[in-house]
Amino acid sequence: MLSINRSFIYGICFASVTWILSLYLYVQSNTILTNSSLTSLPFENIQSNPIHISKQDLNEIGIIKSKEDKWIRDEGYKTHAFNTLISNRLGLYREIPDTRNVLCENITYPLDLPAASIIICFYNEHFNTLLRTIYSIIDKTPSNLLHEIVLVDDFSDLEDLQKGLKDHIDTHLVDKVKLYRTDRREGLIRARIYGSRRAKGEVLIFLDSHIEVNKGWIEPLLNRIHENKKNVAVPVIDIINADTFIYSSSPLVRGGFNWGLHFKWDNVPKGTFDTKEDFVKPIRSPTMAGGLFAIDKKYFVELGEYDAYMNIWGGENIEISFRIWMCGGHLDLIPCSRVGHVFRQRRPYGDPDGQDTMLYNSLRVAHVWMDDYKKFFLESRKGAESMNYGDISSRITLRKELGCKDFDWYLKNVYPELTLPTDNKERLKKKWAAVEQDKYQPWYARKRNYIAQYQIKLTGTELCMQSEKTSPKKGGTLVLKNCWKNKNQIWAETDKHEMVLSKLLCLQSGKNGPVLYKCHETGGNQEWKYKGEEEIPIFNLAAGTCLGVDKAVENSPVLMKICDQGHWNKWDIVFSKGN
Ligand code: LR7
Ligand code: MN
Repeated sequence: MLSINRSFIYGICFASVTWILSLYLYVQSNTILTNSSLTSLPFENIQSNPIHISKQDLNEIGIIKSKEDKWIRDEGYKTHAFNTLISNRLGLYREIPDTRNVLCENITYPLDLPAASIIICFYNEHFNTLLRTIYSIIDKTPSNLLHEIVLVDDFSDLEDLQKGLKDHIDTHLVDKVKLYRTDRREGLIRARIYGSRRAKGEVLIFLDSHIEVNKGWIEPLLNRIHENKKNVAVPVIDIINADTFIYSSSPLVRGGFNWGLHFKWDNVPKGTFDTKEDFVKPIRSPTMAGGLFAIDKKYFVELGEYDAYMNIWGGENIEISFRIWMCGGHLDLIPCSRVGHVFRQRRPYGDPDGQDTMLYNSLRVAHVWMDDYKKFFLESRKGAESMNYGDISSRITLRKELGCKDFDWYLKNVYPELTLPTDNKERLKKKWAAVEQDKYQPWYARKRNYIAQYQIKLTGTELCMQSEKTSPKKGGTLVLKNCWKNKNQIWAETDKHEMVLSKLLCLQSGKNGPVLYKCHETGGNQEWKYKGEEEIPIFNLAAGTCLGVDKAVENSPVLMKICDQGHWNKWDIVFSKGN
């Protein structure tokens, strides 16, 4: 349960930002709906043209069958940085696996839990993905606990989104969903403040606009706040793969940060999971990732909402985390509450004025909250010391009025595991010994499970796929060679449908063709599917395309091809006996 590539999540939370805005896709006409979901839909009549697909077909949901499919997918990546072809085909509602610990099912909650306003701000979100966010909430939240969903359109400029969304809400969702639009691009921090001030529920729950909530997600969050108004509760953020939309479970890790003030995931301290029950109890967290949390509305206001002078994106999550802890609140991860989030490799937008808003916002955090420790942040960034960070006087006043504790207290009491850049090696060792948590299985320690071993032969030929170089390296390409029992032609398939060459490197779909790469264990571009043994296409889940060649001759490069077209994209799997 605990095996996941954490550095991957870390990486994708803070991948560098390049951004392109391009035209919005017309998407609604070919939405696909799963059979099973039809029975439980509260909104059956809105699918204009549902195509029914079975569970097995879900594996093939990303297949590119035409130029139009490819166009939708490519434009979607440019505008949204995720696979919109798959998101469209999934439709407005789908089943997802219940990723909770089994013990969660037996927990009962008081009948008088407060109701929540759910606040979702968005800027140029993909229409279908946003609607699925909303429908998953409506489907999985008891209606007495859902006061309303407050949508704040942060001045999106995709026109179809604006009109399409308004029409859709007016026709189908008018009871539960309120749609607002800001008068200019505010950024997610001010957009959330804007939404929260219009919300009427007793509790506020902030969510990103590309999420799906899971079974029983809201009760444990509300209960935590019901126990104490100063508790702030964060769900476990499950992973929706941006390339495949496969939903998978995340391990129980808590929020931390580094001296660059970047959020990171940390193992929980030793001793947190001593008994079975500990896996379902709230876990103290020094920080939150930012996108998903529940807080009492009055408390949010008392605590000073957000810093309204922060721009667009970044840093507000660290700021509110410090503020919660230092000013008398409590922040916990709630293992029984699960919400999936689309983790993408890059942010598809930036600041309209080109500001590095993460840096600007973080400077504000450092100068208001970190006392003398701010020097470590300032030293971590060249030129940060002399950079402008606006007027912080109102936030300093807030800190005084709330009578908050100092940053030294926070570090010693909430996040003692954080090492200082000045810590010497001996101290570090001791610290790590105390922090390391044996029960956590790091992702890289996972033993690979091989389920088969074979050569991959082009149908109708004696040519097999092999690495171009005799000693394959990262980034190495693949070519056809006469079939012979050479280690560079032997593929070992894992239980995660990776194809591993010489039990070393994984076959990964690339822009131009498949390449060999370090196995990253998170599926997607390293996840391959085929049905049967002979004359079959071999399909990559993330790419939506299949292995193929232009010419059936030796040394012909292996490429990624549209699955239905051309002659040379059928293969025979030739199994080796024994492993
Ligand atoms: O100008 C903007 N206006 C907006 O309304 C920019 C963004 N937004 C919306 C956007 O459409 C989305 O719904 O704000 C939401 C968050 O933006 P993302 O999804 O681009 O951010 P992210 O998921 O990359 O970033 C994480 O860190 C941010 C720091 O400012 C926010 O706190 C995000 O909410 C947060 N997301 C999560 O915590 C989900 C888990 C990711 C991790 C780790
Ligand atoms: Mn997000």
